[in-house]
Amino acid sequence: MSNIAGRVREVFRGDQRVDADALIARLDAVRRFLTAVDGLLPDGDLVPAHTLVERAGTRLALSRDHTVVALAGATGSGKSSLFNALARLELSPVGVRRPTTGVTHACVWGPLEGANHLLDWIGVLPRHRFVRESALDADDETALHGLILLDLPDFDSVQRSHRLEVDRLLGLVDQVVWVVDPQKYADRVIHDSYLREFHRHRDVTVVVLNQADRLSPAEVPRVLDDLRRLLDTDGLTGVPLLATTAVDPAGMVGLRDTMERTVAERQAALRRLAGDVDTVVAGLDQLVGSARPAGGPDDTAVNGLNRALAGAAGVPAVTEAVERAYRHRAGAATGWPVVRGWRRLRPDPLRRLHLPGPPGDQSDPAESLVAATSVPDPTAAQRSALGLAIRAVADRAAADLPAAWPGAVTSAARSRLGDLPDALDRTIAGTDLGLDRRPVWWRAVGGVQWLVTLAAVVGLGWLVLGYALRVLGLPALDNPVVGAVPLPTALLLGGLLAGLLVAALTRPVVRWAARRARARAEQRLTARVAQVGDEYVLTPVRIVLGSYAQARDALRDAARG
Ligand SMILES: Nc1nc2c(ncn2[C@@H]2O[C@H](COP(=O)(O)OP(=O)(O)OP(=O)(O)O)[C@@H](O)[C@H]2O)c(=O)[nH]1
Ligand SMILES: [Mg+2]
Repeated sequence: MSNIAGRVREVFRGDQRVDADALIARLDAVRRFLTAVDGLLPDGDLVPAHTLVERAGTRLALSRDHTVVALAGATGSGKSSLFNALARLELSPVGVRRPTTGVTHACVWGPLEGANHLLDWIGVLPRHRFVRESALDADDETALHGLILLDLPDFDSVQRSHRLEVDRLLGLVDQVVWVVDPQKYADRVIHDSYLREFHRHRDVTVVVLNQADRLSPAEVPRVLDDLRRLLDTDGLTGVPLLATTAVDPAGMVGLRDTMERTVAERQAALRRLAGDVDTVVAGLDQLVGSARPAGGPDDTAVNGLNRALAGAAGVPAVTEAVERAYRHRAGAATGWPVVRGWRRLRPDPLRRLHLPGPPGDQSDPAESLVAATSVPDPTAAQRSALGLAIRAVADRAAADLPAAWPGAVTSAARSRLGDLPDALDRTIAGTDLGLDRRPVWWRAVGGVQWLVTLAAVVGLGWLVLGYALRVLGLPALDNPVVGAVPLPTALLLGGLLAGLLVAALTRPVVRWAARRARARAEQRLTARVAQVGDEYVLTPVRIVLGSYAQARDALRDAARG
């Protein structure tokens, strides 16, 4: 019997050592990943990673000299019998009524004190903790010093609480010995719900076919082969598979040897956590995919955004007002002095928008940075164009990202939408529209206008004086003559004609200069509005893209095993 029961069918696959520092670095990378995606990805997708970080941190902080091995399996497979046989004591009741074991029992090889914190964390009640240390057989048991063996309830239990307890413990222990029996070794529950889930923990997985004594010596290899085939299908190729007989000490040799090796290596805890990191990384992989992180929103989308922002901010209305204001102010400065006063009475087009009025106008500039302008509110069409442009920026920026990210990018792009109208208004109010200074040529033309008007006034006065002298019968003035025209008449008519001529010649120049002033204001406003777009829309998008890049790098670091 012993030649069959103790037989190791496959060598232990996981002879690769897991370096504790490398494992800690991988866990740090998972932590970095979680920090990078915090608030960006659905919390539900991150639960396994959070659980891993928390559990691994605790497990590594607790005793690394102990190895926690759980015996798991269906009811009646013989877990408690194997537990007792390994402990060589009747610690966990073995019964005929199923299920028998309702709470986890633990047996510690070596002093209990060192293991207590670990058992507190695992959640084994103190009254179900046993110590395997006896003066009589101390030498036999030293090879297992550091082993904490757990006898779990059945995982296929009719008792829901048993299943929950098993599921909880399977997430915490360092190694699992799956116990199957000849009747139920092919049950779907154990393969589909448990063994398959452990395929990334092959190097901390052992499978035993217990109750091998119930099979004939010829049947044992056949059943083991069949079980091996099923394990291969489960993705557990190469895990140690043993036949055991709990009721015969000779049938326990192989399992005992395996346990001794596991304890001696002190690797199970690290391997288990490394497997957990593998599982978590594989689960997170689709959240970052293989997409390269985009550098930022593309130019076409950004230009579209800037256009939509300019529309919503009322840039066309302001530039239109700039052109009219230029004409208005230039007219007031260079027009014929006789009608200039009338122009001044008309309101300045920029003042009407509560934008800086002409230089010297006391009432407006101080408040321009705080007070709202009267630039017309965006129309429904402009608002929807802005919404579409923001969406386009987000869509283009997230085009290559995995499905979990476009939502986060869109939310970021829209995150400050509510603040945009005020920010745009403040920007418009604070932009130097380029009309602050009066051009020198305005003064020059204005001076000429005053001169010619003065000439006309002198001519008029002269004529009036001559007329008055004639009416009073006094000697007439001796008027000089310019060509055939007397000088006063020449001054009056020449002054008037020159004023009109200067006004006529100036008008096209003013129009041309007004268009230039408009173009300059448009350029400045567009640049300032683009800054607002950068701050309120593009920067939040870039932050999310940066987080994506960090998350991707962190996951790549976590994946390196
Ligand atoms: N012949 C034989 N009987 C065994 C062997 N192992 C366990 N048994 C018997 O199988 C029955 C169930 O054993 P347990 O150890 O209570 O099984 P368990 O897996 O702990 O069951 P639960 O606690 O209900 O989950 C008992 O009657 C044991 O005596 C074995 O290797 N050979
Ligand atoms: Mg039991």
